[in-house]
Amino acid sequence: MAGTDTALAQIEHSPRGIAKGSEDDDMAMLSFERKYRVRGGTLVGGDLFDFWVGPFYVGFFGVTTIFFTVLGTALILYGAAMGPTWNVWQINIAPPDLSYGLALAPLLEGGLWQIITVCALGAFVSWALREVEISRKLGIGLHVPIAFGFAIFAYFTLVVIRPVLMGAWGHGFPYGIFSHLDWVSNVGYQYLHFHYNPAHMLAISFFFATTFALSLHGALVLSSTNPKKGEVVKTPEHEDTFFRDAIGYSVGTLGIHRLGLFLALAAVFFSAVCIVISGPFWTRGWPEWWGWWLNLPIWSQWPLQ
Ligand code: UQ2
Repeated sequence: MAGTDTALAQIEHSPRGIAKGSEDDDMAMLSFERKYRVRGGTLVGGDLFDFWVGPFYVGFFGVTTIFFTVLGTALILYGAAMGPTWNVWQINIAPPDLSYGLALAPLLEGGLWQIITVCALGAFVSWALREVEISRKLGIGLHVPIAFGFAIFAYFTLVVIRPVLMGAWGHGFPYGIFSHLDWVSNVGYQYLHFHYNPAHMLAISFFFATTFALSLHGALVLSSTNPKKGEVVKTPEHEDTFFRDAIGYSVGTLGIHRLGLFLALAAVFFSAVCIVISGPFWTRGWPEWWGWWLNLPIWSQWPLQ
């Protein structure tokens, strides 16, 4: 953290105070972003990639993000060129046949999918680490990269963890707009009625709660900041009071953001759980899983024989 502390000290104790924009700061916001353009906080590469291109921080992981993105995109285009159509809806890069198991497949028989998957993970993880470097520069928490990490984890679960647990890369989902929709539908029906999956139920409930919390929060903030003409903008006290009057409780202005992050991450987490248990830990229909409940001896003993 030494680099970050130095960077922070530069911000907090800048003799210039808040840096003024100069004439050539015609790029949006650069005039007041200048003071945040501090050295250090890098995880890899020291000062070598510690610079900006226009508004964008580069860093070692900016370079690796570009590398994996360009290579992955080129391979998708190559796969499309080798395929039967340029109809964007129908282009499909399929994983290997199940018969390949966990082996490497020939390029046009799932090998492209395998390399593209590596590129996607490389790009996603690079992006997350670039977010870490930026957070360290600013001396802020790592909430953003950690939150993004949950999304990466969900994708990793779909294309690596579950296929590995089931013994074949062919269990990954195909890269294509309609083809991945077909995959979701087919895998869902394979378990008869996916909505009976308890982790799926939890995930959906968390997604709903997330939209509920954001709609409450968005509406509440806008209501406070849009008073009648001629009146001053209202305070967080007003926001608290609204909910205390309405439901006897306010989670608070910081609390609502903690709650929002928790709800969103829980939704993503249980989404990953609901698919990773389908196959590796439960192979029958999900409605049947509820047999444990019906078989509880409290009522399963009646009518007594
Ligand atoms: C709140 C508060 C905010 C908010 C919101 C609430 C002042 C600006 C939306 C109200 C939220 C509550 C009571 C939690 C609801 C629970 C779930 C699971 C959706 O109190 O503090 O700050 O934006």
